[in-house]
Amino acid sequence: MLAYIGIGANLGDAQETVRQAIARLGRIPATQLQRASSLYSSAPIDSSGDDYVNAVAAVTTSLSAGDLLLALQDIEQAFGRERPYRNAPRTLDLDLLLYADQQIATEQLSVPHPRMTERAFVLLPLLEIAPEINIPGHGSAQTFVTGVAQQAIFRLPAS
Ligand code: PH2
Ligand code: MG
Ligand code: MG
Repeated sequence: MLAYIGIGANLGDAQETVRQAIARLGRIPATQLQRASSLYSSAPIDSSGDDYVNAVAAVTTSLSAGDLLLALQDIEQAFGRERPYRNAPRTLDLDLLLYADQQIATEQLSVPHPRMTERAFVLLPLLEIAPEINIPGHGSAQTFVTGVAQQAIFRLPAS
């Protein structure tokens, strides 16, 4: 299965955390890192604190969506993620954006990620690595870019 993961951090050394998190994705059992976007800096949306560092990675996996989510939560924990309140600043957030062409709605998991079409910090890195991507139930991801054009985001130089 091909899955896309959204990565965000806005506490501590966020760029370093995002780079390390991308490397960790490739070490999840039964999972291979396929592509990772550039790192982006984006203003917090419905959140507070410093600007975020965001990226999107593509993995192939034979894990179920639920097991992949558990592995992502393990990595968040390893980076010291605390959840004092919804959308609190975070050392690391890993969101399962897309899992093959599936639509999943359970207590634990909503795929596609419900707000991904409204967020430049998801759409721009996603389109960088998958320009033709389709969001199940929504259509071509490209068509949502104009709707997020007002959101402050820029690509960070590679280092
Ligand atoms: N994540 C959120 C809420 N707001 N804003 C930016 N810029 N980047 C994020 O990753 C982000 C956010 C909830 O997960
Ligand atoms: Mg999130
Ligand atoms: Mg999350």
